[in-house]
Amino acid sequence: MAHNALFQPLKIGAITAPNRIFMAPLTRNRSNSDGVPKPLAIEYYRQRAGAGLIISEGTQISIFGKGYLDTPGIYTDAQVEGWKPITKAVHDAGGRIACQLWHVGRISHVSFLPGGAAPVGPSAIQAKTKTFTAEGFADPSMPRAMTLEDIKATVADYAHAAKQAMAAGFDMVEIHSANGYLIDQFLRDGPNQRTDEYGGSLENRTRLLAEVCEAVTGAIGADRVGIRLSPAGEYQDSIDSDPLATFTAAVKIIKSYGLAFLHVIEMMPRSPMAENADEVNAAVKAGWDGVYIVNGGYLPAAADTAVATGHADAVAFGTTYIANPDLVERIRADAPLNPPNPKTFYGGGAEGYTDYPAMETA
Ligand code: 8OZ
Repeated sequence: MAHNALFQPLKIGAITAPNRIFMAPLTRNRSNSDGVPKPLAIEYYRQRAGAGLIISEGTQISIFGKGYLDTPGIYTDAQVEGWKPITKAVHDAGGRIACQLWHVGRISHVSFLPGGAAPVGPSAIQAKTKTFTAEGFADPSMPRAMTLEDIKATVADYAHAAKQAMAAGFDMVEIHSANGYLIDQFLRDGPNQRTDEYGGSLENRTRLLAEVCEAVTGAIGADRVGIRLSPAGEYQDSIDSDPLATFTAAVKIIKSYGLAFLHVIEMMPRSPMAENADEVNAAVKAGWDGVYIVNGGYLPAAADTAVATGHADAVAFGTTYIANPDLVERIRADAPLNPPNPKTFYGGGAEGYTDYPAMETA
């Protein structure tokens, strides 16, 4: 068997993964506009049930959590009903699936929000990035700074979404605190210019993170809660003057809530990184003592080395999983991989979604 280290089981909080080849969260923009997944998603996730753990595509915790066309949610009962056959199909095929709880914060557009309302974020600072709307790529709209009541309601939305995820049959949740979305926006002193108890000092900028960890672990138990960070990334205008200090503090908070895993995007291909990226990633790892999942451009051989040398407990594959539904079996057999087609990543139907061939027919 090729790549032995990837085939050792791994206990992650309340579950045990039979291998360390995980499916990364992947935005595919193929849900209905009300955030209910379409039936084709059942087949898409079922095909990938061989993963040690599937982490779902980013899934909105509230109506203001949405920032892109046709992404799914988990806050309405119709959305829960839409996810149920997906989690069941994964379980029936022998797999496990976590729901990624997502709030985009300022990376949104008036066309998605009720009554054309402004997106919400820590401060009224527009992100220098693009979102994807019905009209194609667009600048995110000017956000409105969240009030203390908005923040309180959003923390409650995370807890509600976590309970909804359990009702939908997910095994775990992953709090999306990466890539310049809401929690990452509060952590960093670029997007967060608040002068109240949620801005300025590290204690203040990590307050939303702490409150979300507290609410979500309180709702469903820490053994079913993981989190994703991109400490060294500057994707989507997520700028910080001192990511080493910021993420050292963030990991301390996460550790204090005893989360079941920490999932780190070590690097993002073609995206800007902090100049001390290696040092930042090393500090995050040094501050953590639990299950550590890495992501970012790994191919099977590098993933095996990462696990074999103790760099990580598991590796999450993104675009490689889009193109290889039977990735675990391919890695086991040391078989060639299908190349992903970026033209079909976002939106559309079965093409580039459920039609990548499995090994036997490749
Ligand atoms: C690609 C396109 C849209 C959203 C992320 C949820 O970066 C995303 C995302 C990725 O985490």
